[in-house]
Amino acid sequence: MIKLYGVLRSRASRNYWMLKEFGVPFEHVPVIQAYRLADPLASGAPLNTRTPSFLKLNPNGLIPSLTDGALTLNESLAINLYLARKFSGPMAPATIAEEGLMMQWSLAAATIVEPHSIQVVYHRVSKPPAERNPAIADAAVEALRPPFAVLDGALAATGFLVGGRFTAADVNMAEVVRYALPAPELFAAAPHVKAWLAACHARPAFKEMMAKREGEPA
Ligand SMILES: N[C@@H](CCC(=O)N[C@@H](CS)C(=O)NCC(=O)O)C(=O)O
Repeated sequence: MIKLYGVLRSRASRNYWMLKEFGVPFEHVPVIQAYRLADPLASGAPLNTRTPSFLKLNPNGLIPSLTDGALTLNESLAINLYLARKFSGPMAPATIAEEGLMMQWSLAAATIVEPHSIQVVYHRVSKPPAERNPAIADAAVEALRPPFAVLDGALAATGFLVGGRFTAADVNMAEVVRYALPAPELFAAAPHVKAWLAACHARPAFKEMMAKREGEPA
């Protein structure tokens, strides 16, 4: 059986969402980030990203990881592209051209959106107020304006990124765009992105993931 490692207050959320889209059985192992624990190597510490047994799965000490039989995969966006191919159906690429486009959007998510969107959520919401730096958040918002304009243009035609239907590319991009929600000014300037993200978040699989995520300790 597939095993997904990582609490949902992490990038494991995107893989949990994807697995729920397919409705396949899997085991969820809630490995927690070591930095959230006082002593990650203490004998009673919960399974975490510094636990030796987890480091065998992901020597980078990062969640998520996914195992499927003998295969161990790290990198959340690659995991979703793998799951799409494995379970096929409309979320998977139907042609090699669609596969290229799904990789394109996933790499754009990782390289030109996520490094900035994560700063938006860190410095507007997640960090303790004393550690937030509004200048970092504002700079990240400015850096996101060009990719948001590109995304808005791409979504204008069909409301989806690839093939005129909801695919793995939408999950991968939507999960990194979600981190920018504390910057409503970005969405006001990109109405197609706003409508697309709302449609993604209306999906039962996303809602199921978020409900479980909200049930985890903050
Ligand atoms: N590029 C990786 C990033 C993974 C990552 O940074 N994971 C964070 C949680 S979202 C983590 O495990 N941090 C643990 C730590 O820093 O100790 C992916 O997308 O899977």
